[in-house]
Amino acid sequence: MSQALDEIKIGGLGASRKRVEDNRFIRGKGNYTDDITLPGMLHMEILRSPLAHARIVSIDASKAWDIPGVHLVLTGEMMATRNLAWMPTLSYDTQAVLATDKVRFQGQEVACVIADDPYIAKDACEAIEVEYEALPVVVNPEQAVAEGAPVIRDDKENQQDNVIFDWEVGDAAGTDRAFEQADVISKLKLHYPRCHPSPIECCASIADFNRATSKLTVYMTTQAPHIIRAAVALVAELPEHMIRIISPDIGGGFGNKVPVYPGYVCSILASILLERPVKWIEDKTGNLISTGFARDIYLDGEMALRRDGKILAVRMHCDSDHGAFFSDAQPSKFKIGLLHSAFAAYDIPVAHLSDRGTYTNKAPGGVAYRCSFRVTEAMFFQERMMQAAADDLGMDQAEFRRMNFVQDDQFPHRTPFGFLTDSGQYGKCLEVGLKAIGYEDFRRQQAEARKRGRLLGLGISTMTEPLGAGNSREYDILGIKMFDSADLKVHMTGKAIVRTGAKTQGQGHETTWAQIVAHELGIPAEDIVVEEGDTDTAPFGMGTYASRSTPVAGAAVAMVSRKIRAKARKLAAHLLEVSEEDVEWELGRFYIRSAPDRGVTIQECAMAAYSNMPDGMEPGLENTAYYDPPNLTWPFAVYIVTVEVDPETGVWDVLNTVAVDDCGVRINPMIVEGQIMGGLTEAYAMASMQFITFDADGNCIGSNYMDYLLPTAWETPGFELHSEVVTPCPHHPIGAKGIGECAAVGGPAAFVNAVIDALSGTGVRNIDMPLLPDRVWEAITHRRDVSGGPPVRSDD
Ligand code: MCN
Ligand code: CUM
Repeated sequence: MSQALDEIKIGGLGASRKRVEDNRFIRGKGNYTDDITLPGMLHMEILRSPLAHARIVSIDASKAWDIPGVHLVLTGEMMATRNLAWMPTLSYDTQAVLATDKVRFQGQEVACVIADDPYIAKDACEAIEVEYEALPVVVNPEQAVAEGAPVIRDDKENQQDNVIFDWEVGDAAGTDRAFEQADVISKLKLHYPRCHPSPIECCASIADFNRATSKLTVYMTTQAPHIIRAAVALVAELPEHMIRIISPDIGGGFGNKVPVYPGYVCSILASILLERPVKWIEDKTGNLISTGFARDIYLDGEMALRRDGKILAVRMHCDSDHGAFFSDAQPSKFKIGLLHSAFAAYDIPVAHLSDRGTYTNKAPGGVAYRCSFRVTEAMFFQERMMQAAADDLGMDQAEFRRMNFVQDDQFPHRTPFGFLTDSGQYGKCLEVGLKAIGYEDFRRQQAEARKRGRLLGLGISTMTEPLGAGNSREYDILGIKMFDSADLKVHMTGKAIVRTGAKTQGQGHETTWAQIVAHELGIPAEDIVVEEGDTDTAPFGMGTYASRSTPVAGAAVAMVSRKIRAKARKLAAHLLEVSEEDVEWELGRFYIRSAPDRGVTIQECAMAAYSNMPDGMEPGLENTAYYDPPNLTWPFAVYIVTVEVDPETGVWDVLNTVAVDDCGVRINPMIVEGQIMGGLTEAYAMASMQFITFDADGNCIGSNYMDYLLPTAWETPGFELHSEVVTPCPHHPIGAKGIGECAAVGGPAAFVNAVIDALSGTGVRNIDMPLLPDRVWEAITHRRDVSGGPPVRSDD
């Protein structure tokens, strides 16, 4: 006589529950860092370097100090007296907080002014006189390693050149042998330009040091509050228990809010010195010119092929441009992020990958942007290479991928670079996508249109992304293992609060974590509140990036719910006066196996935990789980795009976009679809319009929204999403895989492949992103590749 609850009705697994956080966001009641005003608060502004590479001869701040309302001027020299002129980065490098010896990129932080209001602070910045002696500038990896290149990081004792690392993975000798056996060798060289995560809210912090309590509270826009607490404890040598980091609402992160930035450090020091709250709100140019950039990598590779289409081996070399400081947030063991996740979905016997990282006079780059570290570059190269190889073989694009996929019965599969993928239905996803786009039909239309001079194209891209860093055997950041956590407290009336070590920036955790608890315990989702981002209350966790929240923190939410259920079972047995073994569970209720209509609800168990527990039982119903995942999760996706290119102007329009995402079990299908649409929008932006570039003097071009373009609803094409392929993750407690970045990772290659496909027969193999109309026009008109470096827009 089951009385089981309807899981969808209580907002459990699979319910497209409306996002609870939107109640406040759409009413304008969000609480962002800039909304917070503390009594006695001062304001900080940063003076940035106008030059990309220069020796600092002198800094004279006397005029700034004289301006009424100025409380403090911080310079590198003052920071140095407290050992804070430099700070360690997340990649075992160092980064200048405020420049002392040299400036190394345009926009670098040189001084800070703290004043009564931000306008006074800004004026005072302009009153600081800095004398620079310009130095030769390096703006790409080629210049960085050229004879006689200036050594950018002459601050580092053993640094005699601009090379940060030479990293390799795979089997070089085996790959050489495989290439000797090849019938066809296909080659491709491309550049993935610098992109910027560009959240609508810029970075911000309010540091509040209270001398009386010795407590430092910092409100800030960080995606990883506990990491920041640890960093402040270690760098500023403050006791960790006296530091409280609070991430309130965040207006988009996209990876931009993972690193530690000089502005945070300066506002903290200023608050300690002045004993007043100090607020720093970065402006848009400051954000675009100085905070973590992504990509900026030159990829050069080749594929060894058998005539029948079987891939025998892959060889890749990358030159990655990290800017002036190597400040990537990435697992310590992998110097190239997870670039070696390339080709994980294809059954390739042997491969070799090398990467040389270099310093240049550009803002620190290499931070991920909606990407599990450097997976985006990996998948982009992979799918561009797949298209080039199929073309070289004269094979059908879909057939070439299908025959080389890791097949469903080959899991677990060891990829050529050592990852272990565990599940997927790659062929099925492709079939769904081809059917949806009307593949055969489109190919016919394309041939017809071609006869009339119209250029239609179809691009396929697939991606499998290692999400959920990560199992502690392999993943750490600065030695700290990458598990995550959840803390669940069930109150006596059966309502509950769950906290995790993750931090939502728009992904909807407040909605979805409650759904996981609802699924595990039968408590309606609306009775569960989710809280994240306060280090004084949340359990320790590594934060939200690399779509790790569902794979790691979300798993912890399921595990802690199960701990609660185990205790509730004891309480149920006590209330029903039977032994625990005689108690059965159905959603939200325990009952006696032999008498199913005699049962108690989870809410009754909760009350008993506070009012009627068995002798010897610890009161209360709360617990914490720390979750160390056994492996990454491996979502898979197929994106197919059709375009029409205007041969006269190079303008291209998207006709259709089909997305088939398999992220395992979907907690909230509507939120998952939102993530996919957002990711595809960013993919389209990267492919069609976005880049940040630098002229020969290192001037950043793209430091405002006139040059750096964000697509609006007007430019963004429509997307058709498919959810019919579901391969549950075999090791995740509820079978979910990450989804937050998949479409941004796999999407760009689909758009680019479509345009290149439209140009087939012209001999054009590559146009580097962004595919601006003038570049496409140049390729069509001169029948040549347009690749190499970023386009430089300059006045001369
Ligand atoms: N989800 C689900 N079912 C699944 C997988 C996920 O319902 N099988 C839900 C999750 O519960 C969560 C959302 O989808 O509400 C995204 O989950 P997940 O894939 O775990 O990713 P994270 O929560 O870790 O988010 C990080 C990811 C990253 S790294 C970037 S960058 C990015 C992205 O999310 N930044 C974003 N999406 C963003 N979306 C918004 N609105 N704002 C950002 O800054
Ligand atoms: Cu990779 S950008 Mo997200 O990992 O925050």
